Amino acid sequence: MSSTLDALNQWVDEVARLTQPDRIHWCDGSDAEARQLNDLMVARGDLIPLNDKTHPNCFLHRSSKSDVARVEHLTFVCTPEREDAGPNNHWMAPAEAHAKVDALFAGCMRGRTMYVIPYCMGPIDSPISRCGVEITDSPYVVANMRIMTRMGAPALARIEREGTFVKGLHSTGELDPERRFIMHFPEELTIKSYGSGYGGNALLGKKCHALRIASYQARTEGWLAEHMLIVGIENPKGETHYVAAAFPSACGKTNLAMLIPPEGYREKGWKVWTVGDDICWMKPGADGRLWAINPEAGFFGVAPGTSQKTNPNALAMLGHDTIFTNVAVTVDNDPWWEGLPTGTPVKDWQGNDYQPGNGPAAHPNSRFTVRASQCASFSPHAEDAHGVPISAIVFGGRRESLVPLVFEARDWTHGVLVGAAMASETTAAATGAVGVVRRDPMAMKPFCGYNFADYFGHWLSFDQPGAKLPKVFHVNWFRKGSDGKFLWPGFGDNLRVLEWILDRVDGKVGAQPTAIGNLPRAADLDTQGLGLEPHHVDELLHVDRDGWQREMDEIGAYLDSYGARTPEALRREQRKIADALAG
Ligand code: TSX
Ligand code: MN
Repeated sequence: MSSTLDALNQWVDEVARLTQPDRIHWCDGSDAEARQLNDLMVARGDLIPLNDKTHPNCFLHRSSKSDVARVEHLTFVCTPEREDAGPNNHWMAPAEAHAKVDALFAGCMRGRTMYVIPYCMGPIDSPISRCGVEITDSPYVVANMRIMTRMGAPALARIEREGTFVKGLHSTGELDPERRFIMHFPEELTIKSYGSGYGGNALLGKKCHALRIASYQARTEGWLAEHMLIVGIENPKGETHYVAAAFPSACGKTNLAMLIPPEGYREKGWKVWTVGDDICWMKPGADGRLWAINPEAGFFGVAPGTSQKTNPNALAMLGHDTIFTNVAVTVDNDPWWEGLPTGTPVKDWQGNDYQPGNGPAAHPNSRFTVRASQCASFSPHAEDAHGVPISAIVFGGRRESLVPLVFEARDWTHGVLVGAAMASETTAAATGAVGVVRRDPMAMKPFCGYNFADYFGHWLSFDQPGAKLPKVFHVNWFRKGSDGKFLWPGFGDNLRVLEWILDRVDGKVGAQPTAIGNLPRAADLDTQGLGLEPHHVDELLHVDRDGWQREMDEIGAYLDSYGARTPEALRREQRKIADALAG
């Protein structure tokens, strides 16, 4: 007799009474179940089989055309006190939010099947992992959750053992943007999502659980749930260091997670291992280091821009067993998106005959869903129960000017300020103005499940006696010269910057102390064979005093925007740097 399974059954009954499904299906995660669901979706037109010769077991899903991305304005964190959600979240009182969304759920599954998906975020045997159950009426969600999480019987067994799970209730509803809400109840470990079938709105294990709810849990339990990739860098001696890195959107996070070393580095024996491309859960180990897991089992990546040039590992893994969402197709029924050098789209993402005047063929936020194990660089340690030890934390942003290629934070507190001050220029991929600098602390702006001021405080709290914290860095691959061209080649050559970072961790290379942190001197960075002009390297590694004074003023004002809850240590750090720049 298990009280956890009783509680689960009771919740499933409750939801069934509210939503009135025709059938209830408990997902076991088996291959037979997956085949049966695929057949059903193909019969219903929810999935379109792609070219079986070039893309065996690959399918295309076309979403409703007004349901193509996350919806921040409809995403709420429902804590009892508004202040606990903070100015970084939309807030609604829990009772009001439940009433509002339950009214939408009432009877919404009539004529539909209700799927119960037990899932585990993280390796099934890892103490850092956490389980959840998503109830949904979308077989497409089931198919994606099967790729993105450890789904089915083993997860259910762990839930029974552990006695706790995150409850996620989802319905596609009418896919009406006017009847759509993504509600989080962190104190109840509950998510309710109505009216969207897309990505982060619907695959509740990802952004809703592994970031918003988990960040809240992590604060009370002393760990970190972060919007970070995890990558292992193996040097020619066979030593592997793990780096966790946070970037705002449109900075090439997935590309960095799957980086292929430049030829000269490959010849010397450098290797790069992908642990994760989006989310990182980190916890201090008995040795004082931070140990990290990727809570996900797959990649839900942006398709446009993925090519042999930008990310050969990703392109290669998309040749089989992949779900594509909102991409275009060629005359041969191959998937196609902007950024591929060959192929011609004949049908756009909505299934209409492709006409260049109608905009891009693939939706700019079109996606692939694929098992992580299909990636050639997938780390043999990605499934280690104890996780991987993190040597460096890297924050980044897209900044045409001012921000150097790389700098190192002096200490943990400075590093937390660097993360809290993260900012990036908007690109055409997002809606709104292009080229505007937006603050996005730790790349968590849309994903932190509580007040950012408290979150900064939580980060600072890891600086304890005995802690062996990673060094913190900031990178910017996107500096432009006066000619408007990118100064840094980026992509695989970013390994040169990672090499400096890891040599700093090992105390093997020098740095120039400056007011904003420690920078490589030109000779510290391996730029051999790049053909960079020396004055371009100098520009990439220059600290512009006037510009940084203005930046630090803005950062000060930004910290002030979180009011009295902002940790004093961060304000002190900001003033210290501002004073150093002035002095
Ligand atoms: O992903 C990128 N990375 C990280 C790679 C590991 N991108 C693509 C960003 C869009 C999502 C980059 N774009 C990077 C980068 O490091 N750098 C740039 C800018 C850039 C673009 C083109 C060239 C150089 C720099 N060069 C040529 O096109 C020849
Ligand atoms: Mn993300």
